[in-house]
Amino acid sequence: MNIVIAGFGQEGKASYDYWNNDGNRLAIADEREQVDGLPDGVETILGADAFSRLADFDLIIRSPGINPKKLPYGDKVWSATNEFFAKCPAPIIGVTGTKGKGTTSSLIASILNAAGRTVHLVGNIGTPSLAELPKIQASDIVVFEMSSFQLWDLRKSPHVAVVLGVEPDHLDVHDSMDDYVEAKTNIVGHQSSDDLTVFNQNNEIATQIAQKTRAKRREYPFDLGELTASIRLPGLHNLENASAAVAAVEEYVSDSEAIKMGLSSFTGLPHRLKFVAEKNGVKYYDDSIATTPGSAIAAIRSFEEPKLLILGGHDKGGDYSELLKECHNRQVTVLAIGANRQQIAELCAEHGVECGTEAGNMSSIVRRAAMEAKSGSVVLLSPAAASFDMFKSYADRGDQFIAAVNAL
Ligand code: UMA
Repeated sequence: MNIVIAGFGQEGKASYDYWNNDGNRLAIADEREQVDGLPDGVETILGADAFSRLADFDLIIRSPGINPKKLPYGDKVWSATNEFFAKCPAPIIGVTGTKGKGTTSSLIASILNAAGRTVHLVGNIGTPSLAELPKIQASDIVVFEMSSFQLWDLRKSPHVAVVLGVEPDHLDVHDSMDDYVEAKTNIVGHQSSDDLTVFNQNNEIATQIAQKTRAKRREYPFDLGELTASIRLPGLHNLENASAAVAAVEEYVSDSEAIKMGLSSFTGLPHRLKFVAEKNGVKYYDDSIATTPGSAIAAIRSFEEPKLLILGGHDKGGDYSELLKECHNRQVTVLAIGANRQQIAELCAEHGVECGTEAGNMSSIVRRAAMEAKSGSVVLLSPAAASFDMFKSYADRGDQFIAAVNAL
């Protein structure tokens, strides 16, 4: 078959390895002019018009970040996620939502591990699913963190679909909020009555998505009773994530000791509200993963102490007004950074929030925060914006923050 891999990032590389066998002729297409790590001698179609030149291929593998509208080739378009769902021998627990997917997926995997199951944690969390496929046995369980980009054109739904809270996000890639919600709805769209949907009944869009399933529906058990003591993650939003995880594993784990052990052995993913260090009586927390206003609100609510919030970056079209109301109500001081710092400073002024702006690099940002934060307070990097204006990724932004705090 003549196959073209559209987008040569993490998933594109795994797709290339997966389809690279004798029966296939492979090519790589990417809108970038320069792509790193290309296999020797491979045919490439590169540059801004690359995706308009794919009509002659039999199969086009869409990378998650590519809007399907950019690949108008009908049934020839397929994705690594679709291939994985078609071929995976084990049941799949799929987790989606705007924030908390990674943490909830990890909590589910941790509980299943504690119960003695062999678990494969794949997807948006950073392990391309096709790279894991050859290792999966029918008796294992897959936990798949699913972004809207992976769900966009999904043709099969997971056995257990977990729908966390959904709020506006990625409106720079999705055409509209409806398009984003429609993509997310695919997580339940192909379920049957033998399947299960776990959803956050306090979130309007999650409830709306859950209404579309043919599967059994299960709400979050918000009152976790004695299990609560086992959760090692800060914040109310993590209690919600744990509720989702406990509901999702019910079919596989009945032993409450295993659930407790699974919850307590997971201490959090990097850059998600992670304690960094205490310097001169000020505690520093890295929540660089927070790229939306909703996640920054959740971070603020996790602490009682006075807070200085480092906010800003590449704008993704989110609405900051709720976040700034929350800052006003809780007397949070803002340090605005990155490409949209002036916009944030103006919004702070409108909402009566004290705000400074800092145009320098992460080391200047942290030194400035250290100067302004009073002893007994918390400095929180929870920027509610993407990182690409100043950093390679949210992980790079968080790593630079940790290094700058440790250097104080
Ligand atoms: N590309 C184009 N045109 C486009 C979009 C992308 O040519 O319109 C090319 C880029 O030039 C690049 C390649 O495609 O060469 C990148 O592909 P990609 O954006 O799909 O990213 P991957 O490197 O394949 O990583 C993806 C996920 N990235 C996105 O969805 C943007 C990773 O999630 C995921 O970990 C990985 O697959 C493994 O499954 C990252 C992410 O930012 C963490 N996810 C978003 C989020 O969590 O908010 C959804």
